[in-house]
Amino acid sequence: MKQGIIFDLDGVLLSTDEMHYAAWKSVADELGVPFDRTVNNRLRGVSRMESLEIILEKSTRPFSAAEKEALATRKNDRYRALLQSLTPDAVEPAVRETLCALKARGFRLAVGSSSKNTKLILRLTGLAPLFDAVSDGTNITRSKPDPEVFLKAAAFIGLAPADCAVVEDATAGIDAAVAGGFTAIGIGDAATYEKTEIAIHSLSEIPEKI
Ligand code: B16
Ligand code: MG
Repeated sequence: MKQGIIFDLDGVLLSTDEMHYAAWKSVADELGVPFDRTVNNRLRGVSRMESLEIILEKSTRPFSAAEKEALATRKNDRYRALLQSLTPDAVEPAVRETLCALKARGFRLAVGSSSKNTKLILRLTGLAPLFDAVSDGTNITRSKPDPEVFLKAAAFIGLAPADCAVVEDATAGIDAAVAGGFTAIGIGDAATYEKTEIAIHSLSEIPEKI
């Protein structure tokens, strides 16, 4: 029986997909680099700099490391401006209810996200008090599919990976969960991924016994 559950943020607790898309799209348009929702889908769960590398695959010219840093900062500034419109309404009631119910059943809850904006998003949506710990892009050196973000989350709540499940929407996140020795619960696109151990379509479907 698991004692802890680690939740990915974007695509699991809420979706800021459209904000990521709008911010990257404006940067790509300024560069004249083609960027659409198909490319955007490849950025899910991927770190900011790796996302930029994927977008620049379609560029006809190379970019220096300094230029890439500036582009990533430009995107993040626009993304954070869009995030300011987030309110608790961005979180589906069923998500909040499920988190409260799991907490009441005694599970320790953590967030495991690649995003360096995790704490801002948790604060704006009012989700922060529901979690015992947050592991995010600010405390890792290797991004998913490396398990570091989830291993740190488990350590923050004082549990071994074998005692925790991870809920993820991205295949890179499921790979990270499996590599770290966690039980992998997949939602959204990850529900049909071959490495997903438990497939769900809504957080309320997290089984009673995991
Ligand atoms: P930031 P997750 C991920 O969040 C997003 O899915 C991904 O699209 C984004 O590039 C990444 O965070 C980094 O975000 O630029 O805010 O640091 O799914 O791991 O919660
Ligand atoms: Mg995600």
